[in-house]
Amino acid sequence: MPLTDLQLEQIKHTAVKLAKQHGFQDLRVSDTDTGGYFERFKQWVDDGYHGCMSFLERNQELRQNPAELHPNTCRVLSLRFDYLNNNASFTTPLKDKTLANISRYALGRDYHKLMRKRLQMVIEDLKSKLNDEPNLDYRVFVDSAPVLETAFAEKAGLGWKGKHTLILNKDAGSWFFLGEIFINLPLPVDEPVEDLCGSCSSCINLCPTDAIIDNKKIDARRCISYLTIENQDAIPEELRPLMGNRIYGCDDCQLACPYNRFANHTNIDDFSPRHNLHNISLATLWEWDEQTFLENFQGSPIRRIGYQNWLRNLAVAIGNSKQSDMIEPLKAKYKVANEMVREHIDWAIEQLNNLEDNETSIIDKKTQKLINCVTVMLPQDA
Ligand code: B12
Ligand code: SF4
Ligand code: SF4
Repeated sequence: MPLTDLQLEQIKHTAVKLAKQHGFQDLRVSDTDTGGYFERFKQWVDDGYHGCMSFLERNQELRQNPAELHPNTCRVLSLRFDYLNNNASFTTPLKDKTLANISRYALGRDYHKLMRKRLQMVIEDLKSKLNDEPNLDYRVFVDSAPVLETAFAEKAGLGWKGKHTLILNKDAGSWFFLGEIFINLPLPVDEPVEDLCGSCSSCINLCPTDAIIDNKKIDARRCISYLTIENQDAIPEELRPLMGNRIYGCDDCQLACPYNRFANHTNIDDFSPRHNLHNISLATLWEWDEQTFLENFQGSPIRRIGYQNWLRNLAVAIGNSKQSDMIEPLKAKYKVANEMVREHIDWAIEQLNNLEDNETSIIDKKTQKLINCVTVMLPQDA
């Protein structure tokens, strides 16, 4: 027998309660229509802005239509999972170029497994509350499948898509991951919220590599997150000086955003920094051999990029660090580096041999502005 509107409303209410019990901050519902979003996504890929992320080229029918990805899906539940640790110390690696600047989401445990497990618990608990309803069909997703996650989150009103393309919320900022539950129950849908970016363009102006090329449009090939995580090749030479000491991901567009002053901290221990990664020198990380890299990054998202790309990123950061005493340690890694990394080591050595040429750069000025922004807007995390 089909469920009544009242029953569906009650089920949704229960799902929201269960999501909160399992550590999510919010759960909201949208239909499965990707109209508008999918076409813009497709155009973006066709224009080549995705660089080498070939996974974005594949499975377009599944991405466009959730019911193709999981049969009978008629609703998408979008869930918010905050990750900002109260040990953020954002300005520390911005002020000191000899320290590694690692994106805050990657300092602790990989979020994928952690969130998938919790999403699974939410939906299984819901199923048991529905007396193990045999017709309930569902599947959970975090990040890795062909799902337009930010589109569903925006449609459901978890927040709006900022000019930096991330979802942000007026009461909670943007330091959160998204997860989804595809479901075959026609739960009542939520309304989108108003876009409150207004005339602000702080994220666009303070992006170190000018990767945000238009309102809500990124050229991923210029984004430091892409260059340090997804890119498998050499980092384009003209972008290297702009990357500073950012060796894994980048937080700058979020640090620049005024709405992040309202972001909450998470109390999830798994997101606490490991191995002092929030305050560690480039020199210390450069000393790690492959075995140490693999051991220390067990369960961390950083392990996925592999040792050679890790060295590539570090070499660029060391080249930007103005530490001429790093020339010998740089040379010492030649024997374990592949050809691509050796070229980055050579580049770094050249920078350190020519320090007087690059004293006050535009990027130093942007970083200084960002430090001011963070100090004023996020004093508790500065
Ligand atoms: C590929 C990818 C990346 C790429 C590309 C980033 C991007 N913005 O597309 C790279 C590697 C650069 C990246 C970086 C980061 N990512 Co990422 N990424 C993804 C992934 C896997 C797909 C995103 C995607 O489809 N991009 C393609 C573009 C075309 O899509 P789009 O942003 O929706 O925008 C297009 C259209 O939709 C359109 N558009 C949409 N609405 C509107 C409205 C109007 C009016 C207009 C004009 C246009 C428009 O504009 C664009 C076309 O030009 C998602 C997970 C997922 N499955 O969705 C995570 C995801 C977006 N990433 C996430 C995170 C956390 C990050 C980083 C912060 C990590 C870090 N600290 O380094 C950075 C942030 C960089 C940034 N500013 O985006 C989170 C974001 C959470 C949130 N709060 O929104 C996600 C959702 C992962 C997750 N499950 O939590 N990421
Ligand atoms: S993550 Fe960094 S490089 Fe990428 S768009 Fe944001 S500020 Fe720019
Ligand atoms: S920094 Fe300004 S423009 Fe960018 S997302 Fe935040 S509010 Fe919007």
